[in-house]
Amino acid sequence: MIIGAALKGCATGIMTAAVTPTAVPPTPVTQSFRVAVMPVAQAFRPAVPPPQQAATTTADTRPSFSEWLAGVRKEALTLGIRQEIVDEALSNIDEPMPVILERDRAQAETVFALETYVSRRLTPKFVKLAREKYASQRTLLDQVGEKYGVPPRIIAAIWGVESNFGRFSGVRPTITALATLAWDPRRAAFFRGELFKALEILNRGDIELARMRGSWAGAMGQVQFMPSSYLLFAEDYDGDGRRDIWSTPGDVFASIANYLKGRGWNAGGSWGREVKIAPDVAKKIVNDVDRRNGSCQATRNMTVALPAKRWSELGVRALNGKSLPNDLPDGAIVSGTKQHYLVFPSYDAILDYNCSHSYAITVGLLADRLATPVKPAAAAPKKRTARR
Ligand SMILES: [Ca+2]
Repeated sequence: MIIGAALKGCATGIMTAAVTPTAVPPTPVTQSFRVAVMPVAQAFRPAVPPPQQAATTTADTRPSFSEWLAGVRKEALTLGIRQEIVDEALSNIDEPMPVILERDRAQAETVFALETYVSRRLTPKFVKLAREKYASQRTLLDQVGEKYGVPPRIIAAIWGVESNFGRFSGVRPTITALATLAWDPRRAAFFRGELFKALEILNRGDIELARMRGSWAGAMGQVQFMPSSYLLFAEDYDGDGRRDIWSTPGDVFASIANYLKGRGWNAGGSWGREVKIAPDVAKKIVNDVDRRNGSCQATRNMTVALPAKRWSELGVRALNGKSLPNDLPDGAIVSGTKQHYLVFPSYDAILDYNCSHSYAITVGLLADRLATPVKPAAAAPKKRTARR
């Protein structure tokens, strides 16, 4: 399945929405926009788009893996990780895992427009599955949504996009994956930090080593949290004393909701909506409206937020061609090649989960589909072949 995505320079010229797949700390992206093509569980890593880091050592000068690992063990003990946890987690790693390094090197090649990405993700089959899963977990999702002030359908959409509703949450042993990436010079400092945080999770007894699995880049469980996000946001919703993002639905949903809440989701808010922008209006927006600043590329590929009244003056219309309601919250414009979205403050929480407009718009649109009742079979549109 295709999931990382990037936007090319768009035809309207409003802006590009380059997306760096966050599962993997991105290699420098300059003028071209790339996309990673990888399985779901391996693509998105919420919350931790690490800054670019220069390699601090080279392959020629760095210590052997076993010497390096001895240093990690020592440091883990000084950080308060219990001896038996350190022994269990680090004793059986003899060498870096080649497949992890291969995946790390192979990321990011294909480029998709926002629209292409969305249509590839939101296939009729996927949306049907999403509706089934949403219905089957509705009671629990509603309870969690109520507690955290996040719409249940947004929680379900992230669950679906991150792990295909728990079907693919990654099979790689997290400690081994992180040790491999921490030893490799490319993003060593970032992954070393995540490795210690993963050991801390084991130290707390939330999960056994054998079950601590996830993507090749260290994103764990059905929510695809990096260990640092886990420590900040994972929740023990069912109250059994463990924050189980691998197999306890309540913990999974509450952890997603707690993340969004922690990152500024406005209770009662909506992510945004598609709007109509004619090409000349798009050009005017490019010339007259500032882009946002931000630490990730996606936040720089959107406008600043403006009141709906201002967007109306510039010529932005509702999708049906009518004027925008004046009571909308201030919003920013995110553009694909043809489609445009007015996104509200809560959108930032989704973007924070994974800093990619393709990701965040997909989540928003999927959530909208979940809000729409399933059509009777007779009225269902003809099945189309997914574009591949
Ligand atoms: Ca639990």
